[in-house]
Amino acid sequence: MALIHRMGWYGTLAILLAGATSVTNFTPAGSPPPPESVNVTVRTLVPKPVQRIDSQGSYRFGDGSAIAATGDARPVGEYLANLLRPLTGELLPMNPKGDIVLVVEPGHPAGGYDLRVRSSGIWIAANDPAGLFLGIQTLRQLLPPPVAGVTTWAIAATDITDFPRFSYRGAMLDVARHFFTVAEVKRYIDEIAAIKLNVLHLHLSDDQGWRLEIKGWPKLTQIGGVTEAGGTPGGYYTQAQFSEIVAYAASRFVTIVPEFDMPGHTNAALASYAELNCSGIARKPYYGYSVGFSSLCVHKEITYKFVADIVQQVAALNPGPWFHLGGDESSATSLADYKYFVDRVLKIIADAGKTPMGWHDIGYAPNIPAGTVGEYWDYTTPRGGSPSLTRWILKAGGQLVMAPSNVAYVDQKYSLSETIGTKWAEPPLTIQESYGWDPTGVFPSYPEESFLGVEAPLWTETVHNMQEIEYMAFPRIVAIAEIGWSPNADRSFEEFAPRLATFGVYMEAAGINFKRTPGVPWK
Ligand code: TNX
Repeated sequence: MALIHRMGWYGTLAILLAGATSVTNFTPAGSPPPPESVNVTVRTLVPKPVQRIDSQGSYRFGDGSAIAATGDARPVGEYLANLLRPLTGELLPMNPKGDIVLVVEPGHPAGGYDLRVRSSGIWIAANDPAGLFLGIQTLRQLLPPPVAGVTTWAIAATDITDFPRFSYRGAMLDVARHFFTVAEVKRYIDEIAAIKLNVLHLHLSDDQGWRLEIKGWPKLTQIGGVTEAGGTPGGYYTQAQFSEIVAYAASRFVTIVPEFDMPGHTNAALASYAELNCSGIARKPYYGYSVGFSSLCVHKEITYKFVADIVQQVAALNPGPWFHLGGDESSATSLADYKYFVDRVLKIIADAGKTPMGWHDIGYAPNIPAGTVGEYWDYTTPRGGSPSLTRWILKAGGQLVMAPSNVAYVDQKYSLSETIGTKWAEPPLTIQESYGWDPTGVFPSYPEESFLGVEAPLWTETVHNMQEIEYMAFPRIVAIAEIGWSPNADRSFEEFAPRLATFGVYMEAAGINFKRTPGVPWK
């Protein structure tokens, strides 16, 4: 088996280059390079790097290739070795004298990396392992797509200096409307990490389901955990499974943002515990698609015991800095009650040592702790109260994550004839529209530091499985990833489209069920 793999990987190259008769007759790295008779394709990248200078020559993988990654770089080196394994047929060895050098050291771009490819080797350096990991994602796209028939495992020489525009580059997955397994969430983490997203926001509770075990509140999962939209069986994560997701995300340098939506979007909790209702009567489970009809009982103390238990347990399970309290569409809570409730919950979160995050509606709260993150969901042309709500969050020393629903909500239909997707935020949401906006341009008068980053939410009322997750997210989430990463002045859809088409070949090789959106020259 190893031999067959090696043939595919290097031996075939040796045959092509030298007309060799034996697959073991190859030139190890370090020896004179094989003749440059094979044109090595210069491969484009998504997201687009900040600076790239290509040059003559290429690096060719061979049996002499080895990864040099010591100290803090070592785990990322092992990750790279595992990635290349399907190509090489055996684990690419780790060797401190290897020619694929990964370095963690100061002096590189903040949040990013430097990468060089030469005929003599590959060098990636970053200030921290997270930056190195991002450099590896670039390296993956510089390699040929891992499809059958590729014979030349080589990379054209290049110098890349790259760093993100925003530190927060998120995807949101709604596991409440439909439940997704640990394996599915892990797959999504790998998919978003490949395009340099570094946050996965999990929407863990809503009217249709409660998705995390909370100690002392067993009925949340016994009753709230077994339902989902449409009436099919739901599911939930045990705390151990949640920790498994958090640890897997950390291995991909992805931070989990746990969201428990409140005071509205709480029917599943209200169905589980009668005492959380003002009436003292448990609500019926909900399988539908409406919003804005449920509320925790704001003037009962048990409500705050409930919230504190969730916040504290989740804070202990998740090292990430943020706890997201939702706070959207609380139409069944009076404004006075909403303000009182959100103020108290913001304090519970801050007291647990976490930075509060919420949909921008939390800007109604009178007392917002400094650092609080408001997630903006209104349109790219702000309407109604959204300018004053966001301004209040900023005035309190907070920041915004931009997820305008008319361009970043990847649950919106691609076209009105699609069967999957919702259609309230001005669909169709085409790839051109997902790409063609600037987060800071939504509020041009706010200073640049008001914007922590961007996010692509995937609500799942109409999304049932991994295939449908991928279909809705890809390729539009690639557009959002580039908006979050690349300098705005460098971006145009005309230039993005062919790079996206190239990435399509990689998505196909990875088995991602993406939509071949019109306007992109898919291969
Ligand atoms: C709005 S805008 C929601 C979600 C729905 C979504 C469907 C916002 C913060 N919440 O409750 O799932 O629309 O597109």
